[in-house]
Amino acid sequence: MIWNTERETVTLGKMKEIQSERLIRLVWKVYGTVPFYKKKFDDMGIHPSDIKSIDDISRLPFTTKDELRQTYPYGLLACRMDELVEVHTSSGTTGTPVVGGYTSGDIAMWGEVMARTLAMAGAGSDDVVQNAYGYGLFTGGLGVHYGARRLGANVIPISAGNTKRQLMIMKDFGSTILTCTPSYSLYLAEAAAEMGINFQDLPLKAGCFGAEPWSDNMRKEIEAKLNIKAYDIYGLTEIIGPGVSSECEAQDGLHINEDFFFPEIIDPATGESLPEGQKGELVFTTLTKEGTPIIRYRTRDITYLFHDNCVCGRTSVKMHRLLGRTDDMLIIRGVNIFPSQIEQILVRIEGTEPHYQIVVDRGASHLDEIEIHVEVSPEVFSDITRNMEDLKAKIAGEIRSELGVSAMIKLVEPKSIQRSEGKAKRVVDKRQL
Ligand code: DLL
Repeated sequence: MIWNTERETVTLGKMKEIQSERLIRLVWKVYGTVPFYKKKFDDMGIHPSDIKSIDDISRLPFTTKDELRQTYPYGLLACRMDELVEVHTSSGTTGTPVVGGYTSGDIAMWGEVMARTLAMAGAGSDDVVQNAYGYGLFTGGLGVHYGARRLGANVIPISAGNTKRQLMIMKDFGSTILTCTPSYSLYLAEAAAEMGINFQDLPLKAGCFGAEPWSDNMRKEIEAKLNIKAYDIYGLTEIIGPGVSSECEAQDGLHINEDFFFPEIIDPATGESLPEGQKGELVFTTLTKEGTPIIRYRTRDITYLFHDNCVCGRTSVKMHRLLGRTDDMLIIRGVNIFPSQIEQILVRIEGTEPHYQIVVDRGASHLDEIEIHVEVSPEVFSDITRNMEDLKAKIAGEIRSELGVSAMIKLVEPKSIQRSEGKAKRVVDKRQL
C-alpha cells in the first residue's frame, strides 16, 4: 500500500520544484538563526540569495559529525528552546553523543515518513506492530511508534530485550509486524525454537529491520526462520532517525523520502559530487527540519543512488542497501574489507550460524591479523574434530579467494557469542592505531 500517493508517486519535475522551494527556505532560515551556519556560509563567500534551485546545493558547505559534537548540545538549534518538544541522541558508544532536536512539526513529519515506511512493508490500520526497537534516547523505538500511530495500527511498545516475553506477547497479541534490529530477529528465532514456538503458527507476516548492517543472505535466513518478508529500513539520528529510506515489496533498493531528506553521493576523499550509479559517501540535507536542520551532512555511509521503474509505482530515488561505512572499513595489510563482506560469505556456508565477531590485532610481527569467531550449528559442534577442521579450512579458503586476506578462523560453541538486543558488535579492534 502507498501511504501518500500524491507525494510518493510525484513526477521528477514536481519533486524538484518541491525540493528547490524547500532548500531556498532552509538556507535563509539557517543563515538567519544558526551562527554556526552563518559563519560557514560567510567563510565560503556564499549567501542564501545565491541558492536559486536544488541544483545549487553543491555550492553549500558540508557538515561533519565532528562539528555536531563541537556544537553539543544545542549549538545547531534553529528554533526557540520553548519550541523543542523532544530530543534524541545517537547510539554511538564513544565520544560526545550527537543530538537531534524536534519541534512538534518535526514529530509530525517523522510520523509521516515512518507511516510510509510501515506501509511499504504491507502494514495498515488493522496490523499489530510489535516494536522491539529500544525506546529512549535511541530513535528506533519512538520513530516506529509515531509511524504506527499515524498509520492507525495497534502498536505494542514492548521496546528491546526480555526475549521470552517478546515471544509470549507475539503469540498472545497476534503481532503481524515485527520491528527490531536484524540481529535481534535471529536471536528471537533461536529463543522461539527453544521455547517450542513455531513461527508457522503465528500471524507474523513482515519485519522492518535496520539500525545496523545486514546482508541479503542474512535476509534469506530471517525470512526462512521467522516465516516473514524482511524489509530493510534506514535512518540516522542526525537526520531524523528511522524513516529516511526504506524498502518496498520489490526489496530492491530503499526509496528515499526525498521531499524531506535530499540525498547526494560524494567522493569521500575529494568531496566531489558523484552521478547516480556511482558508489560513494551518502550526504543528506534536511529540507524541512525545524529543530536541528542540517546542511549536507556527511553520513560516512557508503552506497549509490539510482532511479528505476519500481514495480510498486513509487517514483522516488532509491539507495542501494548500505555497502559499508567510510569508518568501519577494516584495512588489513592494505586490503579494504567491510564486515558485511565477511558476513555474506559466512551465511552461505552450511554449518555456520549468522553470529560472528571479527577480532583485529597486530601480531608479534606487527602485521594486522584477523581472527573470525564463528558460531557453528549444534550438529556441527560435535567432537569429531575432522568435521570442524574441514569447516575452518572451507571458511578460510573462501575468505582468501574472495577478499584476498588470510584470516584465522575460530569455531565457537552455539550461542557463545554475546547476543545484542540492539546493534550487534561485529568488530573488536585491538590494534592501538
Ligand atoms: O540507527 C536509526 C534507525 C533506527 C534506523 C531503527 C533504522 C531502524 P543511529 O543510532 O543514529 O540511528 O545510527 C545511524 O546506523 O549511519 C548507519 O551506519 C547505521 N544504519 C542505520 N540503518 C541501517 C541499515 C539509527 N538499514 C547509523 N543498514 C547509520 C545498515 C544502518 N546500517
